[in-house]
Amino acid sequence: MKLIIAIVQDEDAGRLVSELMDNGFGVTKLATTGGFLRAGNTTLISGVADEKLDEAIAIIEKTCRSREQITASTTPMHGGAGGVYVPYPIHVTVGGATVFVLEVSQFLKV
Ligand code: 2BA
Repeated sequence: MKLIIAIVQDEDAGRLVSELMDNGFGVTKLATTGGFLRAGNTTLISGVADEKLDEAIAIIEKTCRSREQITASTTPMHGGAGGVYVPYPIHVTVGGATVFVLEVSQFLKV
C-alpha cells in the first residue's frame, strides 16, 4: 500500500476530492499554507493499493491546473546603508500538484 500526499490549489481541491471519491479512493482533506507564498492551499492524503496508485496519480494530473500568481519581492532594490525596500511584483507558476508517494508499513482501522 502507498500513501499519497498531494498539495494542491484550493481552486482544484473540491473537484479532486469528488473525482477521487467517485473512483473509490478514500481521501482526507487538510487546510494548509504554502511556505513561499504564505497563502492557503490544500493537502490531500489518500491510502491506495499498490495497483491503484497509477490511477490515483492520473486523476490528480487530470484535475489540477497550473496557475500564475503574483507575490511581492522583499529584496532591496538598492543595497548599502541607505538601501530602499521597494516591493515589486514577481510572477510564480503554482501547481498543478506537488505529490509525495510514501510506502505504508501498516494500515489499521481499530
Ligand atoms: P508555496 O511554498 O507557497 O509555493 C508556491 C509556488 O511558489 C511554488 O509552486 C513555486 O512555483 C514557487 N516557489 C516556491 N518556493 C520558491 C522559491 N524558493 N523560489 C522561487 N519560487 C518558489 P509549486 O512548486 O507548485 O508548489 C505549490 C505548493 O506545494 C507550495 O506552496 C508548498 O505548499 C508545496 N510544496 C512544494 N514543494 C514542496 C516540498 N518540496 N515540500 C513540501 N511542500 C512543498
